[in-house]
Amino acid sequence: MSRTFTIIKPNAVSNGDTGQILDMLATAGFRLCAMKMVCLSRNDAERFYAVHKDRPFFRRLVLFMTSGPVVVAILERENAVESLRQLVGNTDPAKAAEGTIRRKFGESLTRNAIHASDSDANAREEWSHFFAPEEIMETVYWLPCSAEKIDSD
Ligand code: 3AN
Repeated sequence: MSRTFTIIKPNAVSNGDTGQILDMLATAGFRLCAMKMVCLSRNDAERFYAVHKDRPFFRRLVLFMTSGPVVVAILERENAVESLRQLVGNTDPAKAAEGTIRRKFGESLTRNAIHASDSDANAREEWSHFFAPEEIMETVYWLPCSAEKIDSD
């Protein structure tokens, strides 16, 4: 098992697509280790996307990412980073394969519905912007036996 980090972006949240995206993630075998809805400040977005600060689209990206609430989450699965990148699809929704999240919910290169980390190291660095260690759940504790124990009380 490994982990990755995702952001459901403002266009997907405001279009009401959060539930359907979470459903696609669950169907693909991802478990949630942490999740919250937040509004990024300009400073948050500039720090998160600092690697892109000299790119021509940086200002647009920061404006978009601060335009409304986003849902940030840590996901767990085998080969999590690569599997999520595949499910998310090409950066440009018009070029994303059928069945990918960006193909279904992306509207443009900027408004492309979802972020997915591109390496294990970047995933850890990215989720540390949003989650303290105690907010990250160990999915190994999701054992059916704990529910049986409660039911038998
Ligand atoms: P990806 O999210 O597919 O890994 P990156 O890391 O190259 O793509 O770019 C980060 C984000 O910057 C993208 N998700 C997208 O929202 C935005 N972006 C990338 N390239 C462009 C572009 N040419 N025009 C506008 N926005 C872009």
